[in-house]
Amino acid sequence: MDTTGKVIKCKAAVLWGPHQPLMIEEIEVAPPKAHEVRIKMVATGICRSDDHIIEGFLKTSKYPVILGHEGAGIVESVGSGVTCVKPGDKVIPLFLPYCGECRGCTEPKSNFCRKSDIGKNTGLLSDHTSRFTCKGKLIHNFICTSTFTEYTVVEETSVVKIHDDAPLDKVCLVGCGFTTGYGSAVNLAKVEPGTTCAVFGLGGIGLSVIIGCKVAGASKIIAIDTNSTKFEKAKELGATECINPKDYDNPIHEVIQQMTEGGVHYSFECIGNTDVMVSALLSSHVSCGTAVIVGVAPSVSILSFSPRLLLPGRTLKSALFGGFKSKKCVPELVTDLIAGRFNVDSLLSHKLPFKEINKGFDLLRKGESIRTVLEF
Ligand code: CND
Ligand code: ZN
Ligand code: ZN
Repeated sequence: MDTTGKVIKCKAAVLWGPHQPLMIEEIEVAPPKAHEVRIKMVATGICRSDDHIIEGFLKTSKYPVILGHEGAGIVESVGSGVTCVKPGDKVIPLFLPYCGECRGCTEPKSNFCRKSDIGKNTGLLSDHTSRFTCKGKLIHNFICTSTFTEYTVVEETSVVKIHDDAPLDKVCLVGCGFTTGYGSAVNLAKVEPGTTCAVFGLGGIGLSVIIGCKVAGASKIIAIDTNSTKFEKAKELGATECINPKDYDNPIHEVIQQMTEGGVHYSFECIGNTDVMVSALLSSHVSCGTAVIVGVAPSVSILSFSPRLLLPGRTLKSALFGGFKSKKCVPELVTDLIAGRFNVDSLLSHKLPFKEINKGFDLLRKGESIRTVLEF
C-alpha cells in the first residue's frame, strides 16, 4: 500500500518523562513537509547519550520525546524540494546535521552546523513543529533524528544516502558510536604513528577510539575502565595494556605517567565524568600531550582544573561526532566498512527486537553490553 502523503500509524518508544521506562506506543507520523524525508527505520543502536536523557543527567530534551540518534533505514517518501535521497534509498540519519551553508559547515575545521538542536534543545524541527503525535499530544524530536520508532521524519540536512549493499544492522553504528570514537582519534586528535594513547571508558565510543588509534599507528594504547570485563574486547581491537583504577592505590594519572615516561601523547575521555576528564588531562604529557573530551557530562556540571595544567603546552579539545562533517564522512565510512577496511562486529554485542528496547538499556546500565542493536 502506498503511504506517500498519508499519516502513518506505527510503533515507537516514547519517553514521557525522566526516570521512566520507555513505553512502546502507537504513534502517528505525519508526511514529510518540504525539504523533509520520512524514513522506515530498519536498525537502531543504543548509545549512552540516550540513557543520559532517560536518567535526567542531560537536559537536552523536551518531554515527551522519541529518543535514538544512531540508526539506519530506508526512505519511505520525501517532501517537495528534496534531491539528496529518493524513496527506496538506504540512509543514515545524522544527529549532527550538515546544511553546507552556515559558518560551521563552511569552515574546514568545524563540523557544528547551525541547524543542530544540541544546545538549543527545542525538540522540534526547523519550522518549530514535530511530525509525531501520540494520544493527541505532540511528541518531541530528539537531536534532529529520533530513531526509536518504526518511522521517523528528518530534514534533508539530517540524512545521507549510503551504499545499496550496506548491511543496515551493522552500519547503523556509523550513525554515532563508531564514527564518534574513530573520528576522535584519527580526525580530531590526529594520532600519529609511534605515539602513545590512553582511552578512558571502553563502551562503544571508547572501543572505537581504540580502533582509530590502532589504524593511526599508535605504538602504545592504554585502555582504562572500572569494569575489567571490558578488557578482552579492548585487547582484541588493539589495546596494548588494560588497567582498572580500582586495582591501584595511587591516582590513575600517576600510574599512566609512570607507564609512559611522563604521560601519553593523546588521552581520550569516553565516559562523561568530569573527574575522569581531569584525570585524562593529567595523564597527557605536560608539554606535548593532548586530552580529548568525547564523553558528554551532565548538563549542570562544571569542569574545574588549574590553568597551570595547560601553561606548559598541553592541549584540551572536544568535538561532536569525531569532528567529522557528517554528510561527507558517513557514506565514506560505510563504503570502507563494506570493503572490510574496518570491522564493527565486536562493538555489536547484542541484537534485540525493537519492542525489547528497555532490556537493551538494562544491559547497558549493568555494563553487560557494548552496543545493543534493535531490529524493527
Ligand atoms: P558506555 O556506558 O557504553 O561506556 C562507558 C564506559 O565507561 C563503561 O565501560 C564504564 O564501565 C566505564 N566507566 C564508567 N565510569 C568510569 C570511571 N570512573 N573510570 C573508568 N571507566 C569508567 O558509553 P558509550 O560508549 O555509549 O558513550 C560514552 C560517552 O560518550 C557518553 O558520555 C556518551 O554520552 C558520549 C557520547 C558522545 C558523543 C559525541 O558526539 N561526542 C556521541 N555519543 C555519545
Ligand atoms: Zn551517541
Ligand atoms: Zn550548516
